Amino acid sequence: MRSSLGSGRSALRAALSAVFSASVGVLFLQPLPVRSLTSYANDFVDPAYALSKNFSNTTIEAQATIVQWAQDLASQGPWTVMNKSVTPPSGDKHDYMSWAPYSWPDCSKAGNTTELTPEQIWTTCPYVTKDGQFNPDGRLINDVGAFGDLSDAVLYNALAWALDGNAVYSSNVAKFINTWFIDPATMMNPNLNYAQMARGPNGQVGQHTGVLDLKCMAKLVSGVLILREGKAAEWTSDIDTQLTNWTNSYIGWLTTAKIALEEESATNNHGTFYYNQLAALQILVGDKDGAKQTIEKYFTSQYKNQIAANGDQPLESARTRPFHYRAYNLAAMITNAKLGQYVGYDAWNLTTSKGTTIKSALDYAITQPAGNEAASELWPNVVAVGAVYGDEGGKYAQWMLKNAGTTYPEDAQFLWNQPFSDSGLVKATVGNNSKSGSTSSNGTDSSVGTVPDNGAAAALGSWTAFAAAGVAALSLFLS
Ligand SMILES: *[C@@H]1O[C@H](CO)[C@@H](O)[C@H](O)[C@H]1NC(C)=O
Ligand SMILES: *[C@@H]1O[C@H](CO)[C@@H](O)[C@H](O)[C@H]1NC(C)=O
Ligand SMILES: *[C@@H]1O[C@H](CO)[C@@H](O)[C@H](O)[C@H]1NC(C)=O
Ligand SMILES: *[C@@H]1O[C@H](CO)[C@@H](O)[C@H](O)[C@H]1NC(C)=O
Ligand SMILES: *[C@@H]1O[C@H](CO)[C@@H](O)[C@H](O)[C@H]1NC(C)=O
Ligand SMILES: *[C@@H]1O[C@H](CO)[C@@H](O)[C@H](O)[C@H]1NC(C)=O
Ligand SMILES: *[C@@H]1O[C@H](CO)[C@@H](O)[C@H](O)[C@H]1NC(C)=O
Ligand SMILES: CC(=O)N[C@H]1CO[C@H](CO)[C@@H](O)[C@@H]1O
Repeated sequence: MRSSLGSGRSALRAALSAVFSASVGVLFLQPLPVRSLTSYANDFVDPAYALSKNFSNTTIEAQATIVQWAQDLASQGPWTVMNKSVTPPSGDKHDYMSWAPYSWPDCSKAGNTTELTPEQIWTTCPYVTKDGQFNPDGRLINDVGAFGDLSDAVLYNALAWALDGNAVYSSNVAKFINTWFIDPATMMNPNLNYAQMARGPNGQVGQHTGVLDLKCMAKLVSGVLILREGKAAEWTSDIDTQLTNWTNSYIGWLTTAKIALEEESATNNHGTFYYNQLAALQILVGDKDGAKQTIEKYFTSQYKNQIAANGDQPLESARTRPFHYRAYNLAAMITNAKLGQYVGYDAWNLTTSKGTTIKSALDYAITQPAGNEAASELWPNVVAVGAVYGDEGGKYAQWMLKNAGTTYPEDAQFLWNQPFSDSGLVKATVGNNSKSGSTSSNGTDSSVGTVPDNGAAAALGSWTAFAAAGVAALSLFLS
């Protein structure tokens, strides 16, 4: 099974479609595994854990999910800032660009006498902010979505490589990194001067909120570290050197540009995510001391005022979508603590000025109703906190069972947020008709296990899941 996906993806796809439409393969007509991508707000995976393969056997379904997401995402790449159809004010498409997401034009006083073209609207109408209301025309320029997909693709392809050693996955990572950061024809310039750009007559410049667009550098760095430390042959010293060079330039921008420094001092999730990004990149370039200082700075500044005595996060609860923002900032706090742990700075028990911890914030968040917001945003946080602080009385596992349902051990993050109970849901026999889609049971009955490359069945399932993938990601970019 291992190398069945090694080459000729489209040929495989065609072959599988033929099998499917001819109804020859009853096996494939069983309920197909459909796990559409959930793009977590952010995360950091310790490469040593991923490479150890010392996984609980209850993570086999999460492993299968990771392989599937790696394949789904890879089929969409590579990604580049050159793909956008609008050119930034600099005239250079290599500059990253996005528009402020909650910004809407007010053309009522623009003095227009005829219908305005989109370009005229963007430059002549004043824009007003409507918090939480996403202006859909923002996606005409989708550098932010492209980077989000890139960071997930790098993370899951690196993890899939760690799981089964298939060079297809490590080659994917090398190709995607090369396209976004290195190839002179397609590379992104190392700045965010036009991120979450304001529009209108006084706009045309980036804003500090746009620094958030690249927060998922923490995921991307996790993937790169896995290949680097795992000595993947496809991760060459040349690409490593060039990515490090790019990152050093970008860290220069991130630590000196006016809007970057404004973002660093943001009191809410924007500040929290800034530290995710900077610390991860410092780790990437080998500056562990710098990363440690960065994480320490967060936990001795913003963090101090982010969690109230009752565990609420007042700066997030005050927003239009409080459930989302609480989960969002929690993900960023957890990522900072994981990065801290990686560089030898234990932040899990550090208290805020109100004596509260990350666990307090989670314990409050799980008591709050999601209303019409996406409840799933909180799930990775619950599992992460349960894994780190322990799950006394099984409270968190029971919460997951009640709120996330019986498929929660299939979620990718269940692999790296361990130990966490599977509530007995993962069955030792992973058969041909299982909900996990794994078709081999080799290794599943030992106390440690890695997923077999689930090959054809999962590949076919991934095409059906493909259309749904990506949609889930939308709300995660907003803040
Ligand atoms: C493997 O994981 C188990 C459970 O987390 C741990 O107790 C053990 O020390 C690990 N073994 C190695 C070699 O890392
Ligand atoms: C490139 O842009 C097109 C049109 O906007 C979009 O449909 C496509 O998904 C983009 N490709 C990637 C890889 O981002
Ligand atoms: C501009 O003016 C025209 C005519 O008065 C009007 O129909 C239109 O809605 C205005 N706004 C835009 C964005 O074109
Ligand atoms: C290092 O990165 C900078 C900025 O992206 C670029 O101009 C330069 O050519 C790179 N140098 C090497 C040796 O790759
Ligand atoms: C937090 O502190 C308690 C009590 O000192 C300790 O038992 C626990 O291991 C600490 N947790 C973490 C995650 O450091
Ligand atoms: C995991 O290993 C334990 C102990 O060997 C076994 O009882 C259990 O059935 C296994 N579970 C799975 C899902 O393989
Ligand atoms: C399971 O896989 C291992 C390692 O790939 C192999 O040595 C072993 O023979 C396999 N066992 C079965 C029952 O297929
Ligand atoms: C483990 C498992 O589910 N095995 C099943 C595989 O498919 C055959 C034929 O459908 C079943 O008889 C097995 O029970």
